[in-house]
Amino acid sequence: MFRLDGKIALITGASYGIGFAIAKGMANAGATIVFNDIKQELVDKGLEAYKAEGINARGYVCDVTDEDAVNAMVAQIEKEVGVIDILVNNAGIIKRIPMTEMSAAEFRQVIDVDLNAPFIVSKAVIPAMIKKGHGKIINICSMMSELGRETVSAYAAAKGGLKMLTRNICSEYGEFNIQCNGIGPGYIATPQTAPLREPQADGSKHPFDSFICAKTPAGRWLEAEELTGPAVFLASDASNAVNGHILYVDGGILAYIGKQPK
Ligand code: NAP
Ligand code: GCO
Repeated sequence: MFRLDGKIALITGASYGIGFAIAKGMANAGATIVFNDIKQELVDKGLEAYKAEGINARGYVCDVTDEDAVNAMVAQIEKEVGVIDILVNNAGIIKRIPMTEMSAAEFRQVIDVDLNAPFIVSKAVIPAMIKKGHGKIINICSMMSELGRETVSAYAAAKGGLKMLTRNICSEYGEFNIQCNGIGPGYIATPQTAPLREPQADGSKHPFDSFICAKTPAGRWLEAEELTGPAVFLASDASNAVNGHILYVDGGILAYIGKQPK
């Protein structure tokens, strides 16, 4: 029941990072992988990376915030590959700016990619899932779906909204055998968090690096590959009775007050 053979999975923003790791895991479980990224050179880089893993993925250039482009991409995928069985809304950005210094345009840009786009892409794939009689949607949420912190107001608002969008898709389309769940990763070592891990000029650890290690029971950053098991579970028949759930893959951050400083 954990296999994905015969299933077509679209993972957005999956040339690298968490999306790439999830796509690799789903491919190893038997899924056919299609992905998109915003630039041709990124799609080409992603195709090379998938090929190096022995995965015959298909890549499409598409800005997930552009509804017409998303609808055209989904139609092209359905024509060239087949109906999408599994959607992972992974593409996302973050802007770390103190709220009072953030422009409304910057706030809107984060909301557009991290919340509006999952709405747009989900809306594009649901009708064919209904016709097919099943579907799986996995929204990549965040610790910021539950917690705030300085400088990430737009991102937290988007990821909190994505949690509720997840629950609403569950509520509205569960009767059509569509399960919509979220994965809430903890702190993962990817390009998105690289600025938070850069060593200081004197070679010491970035303060945020030390902070996150103290807030994670295992005392370390997590790896993108540690999300693949939960993602395959939520994409498979093993989770057909799981709906509207946010599965936090955070190493226990949300359960932990934090390690006492020595
Ligand atoms: P990442 O390394 O920045 O990768 C994000 C991917 O999304 C990139 O390929 C990016 O392409 C693509 N993308 C951005 N805007 C797009 C758009 N408008 N249309 C299409 N593709 C777009 O991020 P990540 O760390 O892998 O994170 C992936 C997801 O996990 C995000 O939703 C993030 O919020 C979430 N997340 C990350 C962490 C973490 O600790 N890393 C934890 C929790 C949740 P470009 O390179 O062209 O921008
Ligand atoms: C930040 C980080 C986090 C992670 C992730 C945690 O600046 O706090 O980027 O937001 O990306 O969302 O779950």
